[in-house]
Amino acid sequence: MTRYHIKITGQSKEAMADLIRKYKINIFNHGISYSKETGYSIDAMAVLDDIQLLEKNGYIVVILENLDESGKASQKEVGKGNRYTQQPQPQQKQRSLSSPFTPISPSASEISSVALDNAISYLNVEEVEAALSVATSAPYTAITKLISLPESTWEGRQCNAIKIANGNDFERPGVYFLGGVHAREWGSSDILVYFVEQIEKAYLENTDLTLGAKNFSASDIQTIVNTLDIIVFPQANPDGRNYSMTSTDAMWRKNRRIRSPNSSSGDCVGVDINRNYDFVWDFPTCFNPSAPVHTSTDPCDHEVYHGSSAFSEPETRNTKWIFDKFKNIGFFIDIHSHGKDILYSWGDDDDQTTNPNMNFQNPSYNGQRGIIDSSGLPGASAYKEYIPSSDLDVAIELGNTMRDSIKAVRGTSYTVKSADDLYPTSGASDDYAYSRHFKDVINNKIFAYTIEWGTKFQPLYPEMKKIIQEITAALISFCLWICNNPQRISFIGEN
Ligand code: 0X9
Ligand code: ZN
Repeated sequence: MTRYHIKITGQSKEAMADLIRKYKINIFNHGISYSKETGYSIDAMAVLDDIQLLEKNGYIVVILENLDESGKASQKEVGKGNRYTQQPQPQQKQRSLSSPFTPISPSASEISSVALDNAISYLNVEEVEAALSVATSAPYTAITKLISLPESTWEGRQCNAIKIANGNDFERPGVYFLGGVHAREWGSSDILVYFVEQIEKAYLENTDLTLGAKNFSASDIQTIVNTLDIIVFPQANPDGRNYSMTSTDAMWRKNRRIRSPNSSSGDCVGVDINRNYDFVWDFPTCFNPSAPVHTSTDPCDHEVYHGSSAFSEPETRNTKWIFDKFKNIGFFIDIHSHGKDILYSWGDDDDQTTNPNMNFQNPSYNGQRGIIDSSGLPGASAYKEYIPSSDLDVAIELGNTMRDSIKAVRGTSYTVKSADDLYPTSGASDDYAYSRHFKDVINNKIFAYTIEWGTKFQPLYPEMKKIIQEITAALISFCLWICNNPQRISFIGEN
């Protein structure tokens, strides 16, 4: 079924909430815009049946793009073969070296000749894994470690993360960057591979790192690698990425869980990994029945099926395993697309700093969550999620630091806001990360973010390269802030 990128206009906030509540439309993370003349508008993805139903019910729908067509065009921009294992032919040398992804076992001086400006295509699934093995081989072995994750995916793929650190003191703060969760958001894995390659190269050569108009000094990079444990897991959902890059459904989002044809859900495929974490996962119990919560109990939902239980999916268990294993993690960013947003906690409801008892663990608030203030819906303000005010200050300050860094690269404006701002969610990674400390104080407190880069899931690669630079700058500034503000972090070291 062909999917379209559409703009939907409705007359009231109720009508906009109905898009999720009643019509199960997949809203893009852009925020609602309002004009006196036309009313409320939002971007979304839908099939023709949805569009007809919306029009019948008084919405105005404008088709902006046929996503199957644009997906086919995007798939031409996926790398062929494996640029990490192929030795370049003399006539290809220029092209191979000029991608952001370097040939196997390069010397540090070879790496310095890599120019992102000449890169030509997205990394395919094998290349992301190969990039991690190159990144943990000579000449980087002293500062890196390949982390093999325990669970194979539904299609039998083995996943890896890496740790970058120079030193192993007990007191090192841990930072965890995750990417590739949603299959169609291809650039997230590329961003994290690029981040790894650039940090490693600049550290080893003791050079500055320049991203567009933003410069980090050699000493900034030395400080980061000498101070922090950086864990990078760039490809959490390789099956989904492969499917999106090679099938007729480039807009695939979930993993590739396959059910037996005899199960009640037939042969519907896939779970949304970012609805499968153990944070108010059981949304029919936890949320207000009229909350426009963006998740689903329907195994055939193309977008946001939350799975048969929290952590039912191997991909989600892999990302959790990293939190459990590296107990010094105090900061987490899940890289997604799109919307040009930097989202901080919480994502189930608005934040409040005054009533610690009003929180996700308190069953007396079941049935009340998920009506956000700006929704204008009845029940707004009845529930808000507790965040200590000192945490909220850190969350916003660190978010603003990333926003400013992105802007410095080429002037792009990102918005820092709380994760529930567009739609409330259950079972998302950022909320799970931040909630761990509240569930059990033995767990380190983890400041958690979702970055929604860009304005398209699969921008043409020349544009993607610029976004890669912007988000890499944000991640480096994030790390630097942590290095420079030890007094702001309450911290449990690694054991
Ligand atoms: O809905 C999501 O999972 C994320 N947006 S996306 O368009 N990439 O799918 C946003 C998640 C933000 N975090 C929470 N709502 N907790
Ligand atoms: Zn996403």
